Amino acid sequence: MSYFKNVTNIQYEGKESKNSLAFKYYNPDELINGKTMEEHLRFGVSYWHTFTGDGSDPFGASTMIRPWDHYSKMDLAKARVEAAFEFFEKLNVPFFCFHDTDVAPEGSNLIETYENLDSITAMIKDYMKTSKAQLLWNTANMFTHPRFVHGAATSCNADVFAYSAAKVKKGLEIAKELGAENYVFWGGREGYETLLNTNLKLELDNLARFYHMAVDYAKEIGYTGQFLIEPKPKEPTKHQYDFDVATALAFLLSYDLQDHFKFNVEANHATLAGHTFEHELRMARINGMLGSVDANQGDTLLGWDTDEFPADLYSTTLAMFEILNNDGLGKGGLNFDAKVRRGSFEPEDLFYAHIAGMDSFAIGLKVAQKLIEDRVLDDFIEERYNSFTEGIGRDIVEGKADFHKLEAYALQNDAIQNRSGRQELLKAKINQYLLESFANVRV
Ligand code: XLS
Ligand code: CA
Ligand code: CA
Repeated sequence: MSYFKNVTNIQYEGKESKNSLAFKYYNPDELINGKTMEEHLRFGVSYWHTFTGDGSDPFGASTMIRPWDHYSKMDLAKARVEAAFEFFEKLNVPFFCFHDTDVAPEGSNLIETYENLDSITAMIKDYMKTSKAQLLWNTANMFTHPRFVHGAATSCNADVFAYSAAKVKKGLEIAKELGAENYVFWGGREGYETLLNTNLKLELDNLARFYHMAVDYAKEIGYTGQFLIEPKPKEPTKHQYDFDVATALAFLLSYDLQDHFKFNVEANHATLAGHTFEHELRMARINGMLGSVDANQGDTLLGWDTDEFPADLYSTTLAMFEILNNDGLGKGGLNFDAKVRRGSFEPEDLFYAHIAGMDSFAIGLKVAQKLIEDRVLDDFIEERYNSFTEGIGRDIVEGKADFHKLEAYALQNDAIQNRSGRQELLKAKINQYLLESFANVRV
């Protein structure tokens, strides 16, 4: 049984290829600085957008035509697993990600939900035995069902806290069973709408208690995957607690959780927080907390999470610059948390979209590697801060200065001279690298 009959295995054909169902730049076996592209990029497909997303929006019904549409309940869930593995294999991706509710329908009670999950988990495990595609991460959906109206681990209702714990407990068992490289926490309902009805301190304390219990349970069952927090400032909640990397890091440090977590940085969440993608990656990286990436892009004209497939080469280049400087993503990967537009409703669009994203990151990888090799930004930055490598600057960084010494120095040196930051020059250089790396591309 084939769900994508019109599509054969997607191959690398190179930049001259006119085949829309081929990679032009993503060549999984190509070596870049000692590692293959596949090892550098660790692409993942997200189950929710690709196999359960239906194209509905607040104004309109579903539009997606999917070859598994005629099934329902557990038959639908099983058909999706079959379709998913056909898709992973045809696209030749090494990873996938899912929420519990993406893979199995909720039953009429928790026991039934567990049963559904167990049977689909067994089926996925079976497919994983013969497939290259492995589980990058799984997570629990604690935002769709009405019980999570006031949050999950930060709900005002202790029964919801307990229910959420049961879901994550099961999620960790599934992570162990399927050998998930990571387990993700994204708190879409962990936040508040108004302080008028909110005990902010108790909610944050409870969130930390919840995370500590998760850490303890993983240890108890011997699950050794990396825990990831995925920051997002808002949507669906007005103010979400894991606002951005810096906020979530402060939370982890306050509650002594920093050794157990890293971050899953999503491009569109970065821009919603008023940052660039590369800012969030850099913040995580310099703190040793860059775990994984949700690869997508937002729309500068829209104020919500549009989860578009990444195609902006400037952004993929700067993202790969951070990832290479992080010495890769370790257990993490580049998960396409991205959905085809509502108007791109044919099954083939799922392939076109992933090919576009994979080629865009392959280009970003190559350009970033060249920028690093040629020390284009590093030399400039090194030079820009060279006042801290000698004299008073060196005393500052070596802890040999105090306000008395600095005042004495300033009194003698008040004719300060600054140098240009040369932003425009640097942007032009990046453009040059972007264009030159692919100089003979047909335009
Ligand atoms: C939503 C989030 C979500 C997480 C996983 O905005 O991106 O999909 O990645 O729960
Ligand atoms: Ca995400
Ligand atoms: Ca998102």
